[in-house]
Amino acid sequence: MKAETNLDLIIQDSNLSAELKNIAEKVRSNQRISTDEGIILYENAELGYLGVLANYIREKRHGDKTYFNRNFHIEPTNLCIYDCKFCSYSVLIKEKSQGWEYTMEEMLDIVKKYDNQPVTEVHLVGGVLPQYDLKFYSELFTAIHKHRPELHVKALTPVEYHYIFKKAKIDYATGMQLMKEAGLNSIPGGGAEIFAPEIREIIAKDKCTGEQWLQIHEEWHKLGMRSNATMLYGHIEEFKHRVDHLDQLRKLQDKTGGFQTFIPLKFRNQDNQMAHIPEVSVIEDLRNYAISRIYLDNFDHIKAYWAMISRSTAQLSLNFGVDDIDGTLDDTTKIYSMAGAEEQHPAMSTQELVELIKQIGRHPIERDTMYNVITDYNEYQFPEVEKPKYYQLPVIN
Ligand code: V47
Ligand code: SF4
Repeated sequence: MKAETNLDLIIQDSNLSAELKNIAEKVRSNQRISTDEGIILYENAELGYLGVLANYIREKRHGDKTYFNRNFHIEPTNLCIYDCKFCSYSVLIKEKSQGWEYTMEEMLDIVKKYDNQPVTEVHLVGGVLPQYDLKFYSELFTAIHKHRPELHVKALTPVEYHYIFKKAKIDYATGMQLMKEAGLNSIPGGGAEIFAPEIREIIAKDKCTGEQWLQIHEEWHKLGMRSNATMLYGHIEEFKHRVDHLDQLRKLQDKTGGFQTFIPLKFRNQDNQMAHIPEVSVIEDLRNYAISRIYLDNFDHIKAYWAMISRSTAQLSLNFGVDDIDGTLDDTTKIYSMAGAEEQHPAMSTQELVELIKQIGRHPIERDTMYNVITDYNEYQFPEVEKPKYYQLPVIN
């Protein structure tokens, strides 16, 4: 038979094990892989093989299209009542001198700084503190919309929602309804970490459980709203915990269809209580993106968050199942710079994002949070910026 795609070539490779051949055939015929096959991929599949499978799925869904947005973050505080072992960001309340706590006015001032800029999304998330309660966040979301109605508010995670609803003595369904009425537009993917209780108990004790994280997203989806999902990987978890995490997301997505994007988050080890654990390699990052793309057959998008993974790995990931690299950021987030990410002041202009994507042969699209196309940059030419003139060296005779 004539091989037509790289996937066909892989399937015809006589050196490939029967198990990996079977998985490749499933991908070609659009069939779902099982949890056991997920484990086989993590344990046995080489990067080249995974790249072919994940890229086949990515290109079938999106062609070369690669998404980014214009966004900024607000991190209300880096004080937190919890003590996640991987967190480099939180300063316990008792060490308050190194922390910040923005007031409502200060957060609105951050929003106002972008008044004349074409940003479409504010991503708001930080530590958990008692004074940031249901009333505070409801008023904040309403005030942001009053000031700039079209700005998409992507805010907080089930970690905060669980805490503020419990304090307000309301159930998740009532709480999410109130958040929707206050102006919340979507929920980012954070706080998921690893669902498996035996790992979560060690790295993220006391905050919402994996089950509660999923329940809150489910209530939000029932309101017809969308959210993202993440997985913190590369610390003390085993492959079976990653597959379990992906499987629980896939099951909820089958039920609600409310997830838009999955974002694997690489554990970064600077200045936290797990600093003794070495970070995984870039090869493992790319394998993990690819396996996520293969496993999550009901998720539209896989995102590589460039501020966390570095620009060059984000570029590489576009050949391993990823179709989104997040946004302009404008140096408004500290979570990853404090954890040792390469980008100490994460900010990229639209032109830089477009060039990054084009450099690797993909097709840049600026999207809004719901993946409506704002600008297709494939044919777009940015105005020429005058290049610096070289200093003329004197001629020496
Ligand atoms: O939940 C914290 C993670 C998350 C570290 O939805 C760490 O579009 C690695 O969820 N090493 C918050 N990870 C960030 C997040 C996110 C980011 C970008 C886009 C979206 C989206 C969501 O950051 C936390 C936690 O899992 N995190 N510390 C660390 N040392
Ligand atoms: Fe608090 Fe979030 Fe850090 Fe955990 S990861 S300590 S919940 S800020």
